[in-house]
Amino acid sequence: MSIEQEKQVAAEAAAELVEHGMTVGLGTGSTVAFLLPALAGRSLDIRCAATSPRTEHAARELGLKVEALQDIDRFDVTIDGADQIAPDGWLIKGGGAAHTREKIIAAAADRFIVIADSTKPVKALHSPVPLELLSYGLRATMRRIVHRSVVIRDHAAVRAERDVAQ
Ligand code: A5P
Repeated sequence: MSIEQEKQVAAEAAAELVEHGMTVGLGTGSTVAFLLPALAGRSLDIRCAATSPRTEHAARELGLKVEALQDIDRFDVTIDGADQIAPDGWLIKGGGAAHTREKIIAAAADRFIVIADSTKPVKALHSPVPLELLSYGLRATMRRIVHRSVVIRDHAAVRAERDVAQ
Protein backbone atom coordinates (compact mmCIF):
# COMPACT_ATOMS: atom_id res chain seq x y z
CA MET A 1 0.00 0.00 0.00
CA SER A 2 1.36 3.46 -0.88
CA ILE A 3 1.73 6.25 1.66
CA GLU A 4 -1.17 8.09 0.04
CA GLN A 5 -3.35 4.99 0.34
CA GLU A 6 -2.37 4.66 4.00
CA LYS A 7 -3.46 8.24 4.62
CA GLN A 8 -6.75 7.57 2.90
CA VAL A 9 -7.44 4.39 4.87
CA ALA A 10 -6.68 6.16 8.16
CA ALA A 11 -8.84 9.14 7.22
CA GLU A 12 -11.77 7.00 6.14
CA ALA A 13 -11.59 4.94 9.33
CA ALA A 14 -11.68 8.15 11.38
CA ALA A 15 -14.64 9.49 9.40
CA GLU A 16 -16.56 6.33 10.36
CA LEU A 17 -16.20 7.27 14.04
CA VAL A 18 -18.17 10.49 13.59
CA GLU A 19 -21.87 10.35 14.42
CA HIS A 20 -24.96 12.47 13.78
CA GLY A 21 -25.16 15.61 15.91
CA MET A 22 -21.48 15.74 16.81
CA THR A 23 -19.27 18.80 16.93
CA VAL A 24 -16.13 17.97 15.00
CA GLY A 25 -12.72 19.66 14.93
CA LEU A 26 -11.09 19.38 11.53
CA GLY A 27 -7.30 19.41 11.37
CA THR A 28 -4.97 20.42 8.59
CA GLY A 29 -2.66 18.62 6.22
CA SER A 30 -2.40 16.04 3.50
CA THR A 31 -3.98 13.29 5.62
CA VAL A 32 -6.90 15.48 6.67
CA ALA A 33 -7.36 16.21 2.96
CA PHE A 34 -8.58 12.61 2.69
CA LEU A 35 -10.79 12.98 5.76
CA LEU A 36 -12.89 15.83 4.41
CA PRO A 37 -14.46 14.01 1.42
CA ALA A 38 -14.92 10.87 3.54
CA LEU A 39 -16.78 12.90 6.14
CA ALA A 40 -18.79 14.87 3.62
CA GLY A 41 -19.73 11.62 1.89
CA ARG A 42 -21.46 10.39 5.05
CA SER A 43 -23.98 13.28 4.90
CA LEU A 44 -24.14 13.60 8.69
CA ASP A 45 -25.74 16.50 10.49
CA ILE A 46 -22.59 17.77 12.21
CA ARG A 47 -21.07 21.10 13.18
CA CYS A 48 -17.40 21.60 12.39
CA ALA A 49 -14.64 24.11 13.03
CA ALA A 50 -11.35 24.05 11.17
CA THR A 51 -7.76 24.51 12.30
CA SER A 52 -6.86 26.46 9.16
CA PRO A 53 -8.43 28.58 6.42
CA ARG A 54 -7.26 25.89 3.98
CA THR A 55 -9.31 23.19 5.71
CA GLU A 56 -12.24 25.56 6.22
CA HIS A 57 -12.40 26.36 2.52
CA ALA A 58 -12.02 22.74 1.40
CA ALA A 59 -14.62 21.51 3.89
CA ARG A 60 -17.15 24.14 2.86
CA GLU A 61 -16.60 23.29 -0.81
CA LEU A 62 -17.56 19.72 0.06
CA GLY A 63 -20.73 20.87 1.81
CA LEU A 64 -19.62 20.47 5.42
CA LYS A 65 -21.04 22.98 7.89
CA VAL A 66 -18.00 24.89 9.18
CA GLU A 67 -18.52 27.46 11.93
CA ALA A 68 -16.24 29.98 13.56
CA LEU A 69 -14.42 28.58 16.57
CA GLN A 70 -16.00 31.34 18.64
CA ASP A 71 -19.37 29.61 18.16
CA ILE A 72 -18.33 26.16 19.47
CA ASP A 73 -17.14 25.66 23.05
CA ARG A 74 -16.29 21.96 22.88
CA PHE A 75 -15.87 19.21 20.34
CA ASP A 76 -17.06 15.62 20.59
CA VAL A 77 -14.11 14.70 18.46
CA THR A 78 -11.19 16.38 16.74
CA ILE A 79 -9.39 14.58 13.93
CA ASP A 80 -5.95 15.71 12.81
CA GLY A 81 -2.66 14.51 11.41
CA ALA A 82 0.76 14.46 13.04
CA ASP A 83 4.38 14.87 12.04
CA GLN A 84 5.73 12.34 14.53
CA ILE A 85 4.02 9.91 16.92
CA ALA A 86 5.95 8.53 19.90
CA PRO A 87 5.15 5.15 21.47
CA ASP A 88 3.76 6.90 24.58
CA GLY A 89 1.31 8.93 22.48
CA TRP A 90 3.16 12.24 22.45
CA LEU A 91 3.11 13.96 19.09
CA ILE A 92 4.98 16.55 17.14
CA LYS A 93 2.57 18.63 15.12
CA GLY A 94 2.63 21.93 13.30
CA GLY A 95 4.38 21.00 10.08
CA GLY A 96 1.30 22.22 8.27
CA ALA A 97 1.57 25.56 10.08
CA ALA A 98 -1.76 25.40 11.93
CA HIS A 99 -0.03 25.56 15.33
CA THR A 100 -2.15 27.71 17.64
CA ARG A 101 -5.54 26.81 16.22
CA GLU A 102 -4.80 23.11 16.22
CA LYS A 103 -3.74 23.14 19.86
CA ILE A 104 -6.90 25.02 20.88
CA ILE A 105 -9.21 22.74 18.93
CA ALA A 106 -7.44 19.61 20.20
CA ALA A 107 -7.63 20.83 23.79
CA ALA A 108 -11.37 21.51 23.42
CA ALA A 109 -12.10 17.98 22.21
CA ASP A 110 -13.41 15.10 24.32
CA ARG A 111 -11.65 12.73 21.94
CA PHE A 112 -8.61 13.45 19.78
CA ILE A 113 -8.08 11.10 16.86
CA VAL A 114 -4.75 11.13 15.04
CA ILE A 115 -4.69 9.97 11.45
CA ALA A 116 -1.31 9.17 9.99
CA ASP A 117 0.62 6.98 7.60
CA SER A 118 3.35 4.52 8.50
CA THR A 119 6.13 7.14 8.24
CA LYS A 120 4.87 8.97 11.35
CA PRO A 121 5.49 6.56 14.29
CA VAL A 122 8.99 7.09 15.75
CA LYS A 123 10.90 5.49 18.62
CA ALA A 124 11.45 8.93 20.17
CA LEU A 125 10.40 12.41 19.11
CA HIS A 126 13.21 14.30 17.40
CA SER A 127 13.98 17.50 15.52
CA PRO A 128 12.84 19.33 13.53
CA VAL A 129 10.19 20.73 15.85
CA PRO A 130 7.93 23.25 14.09
CA LEU A 131 7.38 26.43 16.10
CA GLU A 132 5.01 29.32 15.61
CA LEU A 133 6.47 32.72 16.36
CA LEU A 134 3.87 35.28 17.36
CA SER A 135 4.77 38.94 16.92
CA TYR A 136 3.48 39.41 20.48
CA GLY A 137 6.49 38.68 22.65
CA LEU A 138 8.66 37.81 19.70
CA ARG A 139 11.84 39.30 21.15
CA ALA A 140 11.45 37.23 24.31
CA THR A 141 10.68 34.11 22.31
CA MET A 142 13.71 34.58 20.08
CA ARG A 143 15.90 35.03 23.13
CA ARG A 144 14.79 31.61 24.39
CA ILE A 145 15.59 29.86 21.11
CA VAL A 146 18.48 31.93 19.77
CA HIS A 147 21.14 29.32 20.59
CA ARG A 148 19.26 26.58 18.82
CA SER A 149 19.12 25.86 15.15
CA VAL A 150 16.07 27.79 13.97
CA VAL A 151 14.96 28.09 10.38
CA ILE A 152 12.43 30.88 9.88
CA ARG A 153 10.27 29.98 6.95
CA ASP A 154 7.25 32.22 7.37
CA HIS A 155 7.45 35.68 5.88
CA ALA A 156 5.02 37.24 8.33
CA ALA A 157 7.22 36.05 11.19
CA VAL A 158 10.32 37.42 9.50
CA ARG A 159 8.62 40.77 9.03
CA ALA A 160 7.52 40.80 12.64
CA GLU A 161 11.04 39.93 13.77
CA ARG A 162 12.43 42.87 11.82
CA ASP A 163 9.79 45.16 13.31
CA VAL A 164 10.75 44.07 16.79
CA ALA A 165 14.45 44.50 16.05
CA GLN A 166 14.02 48.10 14.89
C1 A5P B 1 -0.76 20.90 10.79
O1 A5P B 1 -0.16 22.07 11.32
C2 A5P B 1 0.05 19.72 11.16
O2 A5P B 1 0.11 19.48 12.54
C3 A5P B 1 -0.36 18.47 10.43
O3 A5P B 1 -1.41 17.84 11.08
C4 A5P B 1 0.82 17.58 10.35
O4 A5P B 1 1.90 18.31 9.81
C5 A5P B 1 0.54 16.35 9.51
O5 A5P B 1 0.36 16.73 8.20
P1 A5P B 1 0.27 15.64 7.05
O6 A5P B 1 -1.00 14.90 7.25
O7 A5P B 1 0.28 16.45 5.78
O8 A5P B 1 1.47 14.77 7.15
